[in-house]
Amino acid sequence: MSEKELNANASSGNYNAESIQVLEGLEAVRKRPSMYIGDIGERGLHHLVYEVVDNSIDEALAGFCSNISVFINEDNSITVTDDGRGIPTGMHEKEHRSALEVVLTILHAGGKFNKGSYKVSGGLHGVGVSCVNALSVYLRAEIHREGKIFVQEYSKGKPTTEVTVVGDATDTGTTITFKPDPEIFTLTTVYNYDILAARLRELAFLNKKVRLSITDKRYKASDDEEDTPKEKKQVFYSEEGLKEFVAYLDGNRTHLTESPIYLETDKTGIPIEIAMQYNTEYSENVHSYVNNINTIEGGTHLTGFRGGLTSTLKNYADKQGLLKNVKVEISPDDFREGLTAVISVKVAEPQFEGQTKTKLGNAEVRSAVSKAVSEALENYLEENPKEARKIVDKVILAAQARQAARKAREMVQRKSGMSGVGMPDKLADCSDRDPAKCELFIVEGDSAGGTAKEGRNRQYQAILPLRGKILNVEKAMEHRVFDSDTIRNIYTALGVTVGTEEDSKALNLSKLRYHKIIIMADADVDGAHITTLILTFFFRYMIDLIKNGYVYCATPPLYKVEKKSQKEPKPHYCWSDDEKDRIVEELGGINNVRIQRYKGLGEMSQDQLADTTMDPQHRILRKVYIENAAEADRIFSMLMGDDVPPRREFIEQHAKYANIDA
Ligand code: 0RA
Repeated sequence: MSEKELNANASSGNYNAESIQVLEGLEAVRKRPSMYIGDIGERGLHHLVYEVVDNSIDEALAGFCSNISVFINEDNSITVTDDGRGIPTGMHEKEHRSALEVVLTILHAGGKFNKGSYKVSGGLHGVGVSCVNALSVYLRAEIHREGKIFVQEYSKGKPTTEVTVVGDATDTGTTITFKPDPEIFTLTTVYNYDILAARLRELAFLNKKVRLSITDKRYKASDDEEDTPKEKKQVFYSEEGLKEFVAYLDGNRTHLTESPIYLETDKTGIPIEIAMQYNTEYSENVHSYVNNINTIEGGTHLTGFRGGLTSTLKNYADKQGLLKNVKVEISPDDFREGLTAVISVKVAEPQFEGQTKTKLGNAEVRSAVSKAVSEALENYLEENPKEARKIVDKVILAAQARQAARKAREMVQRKSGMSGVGMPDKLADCSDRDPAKCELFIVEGDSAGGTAKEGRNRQYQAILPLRGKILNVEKAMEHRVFDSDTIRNIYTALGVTVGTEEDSKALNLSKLRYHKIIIMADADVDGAHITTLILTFFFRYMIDLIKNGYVYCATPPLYKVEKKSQKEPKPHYCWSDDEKDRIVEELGGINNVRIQRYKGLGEMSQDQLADTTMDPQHRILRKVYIENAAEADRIFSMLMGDDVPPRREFIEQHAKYANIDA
């Protein structure tokens, strides 16, 4: 979920009228890569894979492909192979080149071939495989088609060979291998298996009956451990699509009803698939997709869904007389408490709006989705009166709890939003008042908080120490969240006001007092736990902070290494075991150095903490972003839920800290 700060800077290109030149073809892509793939950090790197896979998905949606395999090769190149018809290799009349070369070297050329079938899939930017070609030092296309194997190779978008027949084929399909150009991806060219696997799993749920697999060829089975798997590979396949997606997302939650409510229709000419399921918890987890793209900013399909859900449930409850003795007013939010749902629509000409171009604008989609939901839900409620009753009871409970929450929230509201006035006692504020320049460090514990206060730059760095652990919001009802002193202090310090009648979690970001909110915790299991608790709170209650890129994690060093012989040795700080080993070697080996292992922030002096972790010159900040919202939802519910075994398994697989404490 994080990337280096550098990444953010690299990706926030400023474009104005003067700087736009007419660039030809793929040169434009190499000159301004972030304009085409979003950024040139870890995200952009993975985006290349999605672009290629999306082409294969299109072929699958057209009905010609059922298997797509992704390989991370040993050298961090990627191979994507499918069993579709194969990209045509014949002469392209207008371009006087093979169609294959046209698809791989001309921007946006991919879709033009698919006459009649609209392009339903598409990466976030829908730029196509030519973009991947432009940003790769090497790309090889192998096409099996018409009984032959055709191959063409490229470098930085330019063909280095003709289309060559290298053998006979008995099957059909397309295989693309590419190696991202390190001159473009200066931050990292190393692929993360988990990120790719999560996206392929998501695609499998969104496109049922298509088999997607991922294999990590970098993985070497260890000889000395018997139970290590031979290869690192996962296959994702969903027979029932979104129904299984919702079950997967709610794997660690307790269902309220027997099975998900499910609908699939294209009555209105807009293919719509929806699955939803209520659980016993309090958060709303509705994920929406357009053409396989996660629309994190929502849009007309989401408003249609909400409208249909609210009116249908309300009508049903009224008709059954279930609301007769209910004193509180029921708000639209109440209908979605403890609801997990996935909405997937396919739109021929989607209009994307919003800050990150992930908000659907097409007006016609709203009524189509609303109608589809109403119809399916009405049927479900009529046929399952017992379940219907449980849902309505849950909604009423939510409304009653919300009334209690509103009072608590109004307390927060009154206290926050007035800069300088009524700030928490604990807050050591900075003097600058320009939010763009200001940073808030949220620090675990009073002692580390003290060190941070001494070491900070008072001009623009503020410190908020948290006493004890922050509430686990995953398990708490809303009014308890707003009742918590620690959480109120965070709202007050940040200056944001919460909640409108329509959306209880909407934030007024114009009042935000700091544009960097930095979680600073110990580099151990406890610290990781505290970071997770705070991130859970941000994820569930202040998601806009994350979406806008305001949230960071500080990374304190793990070791200090000093040469023994020197009087005033220069300290070398290390952030990993590898780095420590290298420095030890450089300083003359283990017998010539003193190594201090930092167990917590409290062990550092104010100068050490400032130099290594707070000073923008030297610190490593990891920006928190949501790579995959559905997966983030599932992982938070697992990490913070009641069920221990899946949590333990996850932590054993992922925790970098676990062995450090041993
Ligand atoms: C254009 C036309 C046809 C197939 C494709 C493109 C195609 C592209 C990709 C990219 C990855 N895998 C792909 N598979 C197919 C079909 C032309 C025809 O056979 O009629």
